[in-house]
Amino acid sequence: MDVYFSPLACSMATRVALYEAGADATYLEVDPPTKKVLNDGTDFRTVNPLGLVPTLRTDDGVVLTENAAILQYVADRAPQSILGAAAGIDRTRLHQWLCFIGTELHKGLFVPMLDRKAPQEVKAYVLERNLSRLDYLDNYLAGRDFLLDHFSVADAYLVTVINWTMATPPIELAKWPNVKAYYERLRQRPSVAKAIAEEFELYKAEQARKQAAA
Ligand SMILES: N[C@@H](CCC(=O)N[C@@H](CS)C(=O)NCC(=O)O)C(=O)O
Repeated sequence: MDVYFSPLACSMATRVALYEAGADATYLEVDPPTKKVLNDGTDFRTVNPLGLVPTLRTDDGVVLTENAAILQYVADRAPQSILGAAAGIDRTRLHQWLCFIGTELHKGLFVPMLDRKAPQEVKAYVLERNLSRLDYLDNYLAGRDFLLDHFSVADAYLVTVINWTMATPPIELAKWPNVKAYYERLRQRPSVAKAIAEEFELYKAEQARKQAAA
């Protein structure tokens, strides 16, 4: 399978999930400003017209988009559903968390905070409206190691999103001790540590390219 990603973007969740599953994939890096696939110079928009990562091409050539769908695809293919949940209420809970992370945290809170072009008034509004999502998460994580009763693809997504607090100074993790402890614990997990280390190097190269082009 092919996984289109950009360094430290939400696509890192798919990498973490695949490392957890011990599944092979070809990782194809998309340069965010140009949408070029760095491996072969092609235009990523011919694969996903939205130009959004993650995008996954299965071994059968089916192109999948959207974090929640791709992560559940990876979980379904993992041995013994270790990354997902059985059909029924557990699967619904997994879906619930993937949606919460994708909408309330990823798009609702972090995307505007990470956007260098977003006006300060917009960022202040977003913080006022959406920081309560971290209060909710902090409360939920008290006494829990993971979102479900085992590490799942939802954790792969959550740790990827929380990792962005490094670049969003007004969101001080110290204010949410359970989220902070969860993040620090998950960063030690081999799949997460490996993904962050690898993608951080690629991220530095991406930033250098951006500076050279400016
Ligand atoms: N709804 C999509 C959103 C994916 C998304 O926002 N990806 C970001 C990286 S975290 C991206 O590719 N941004 C590039 C752009 O906006 O052009 C999903 O959940 O997969």
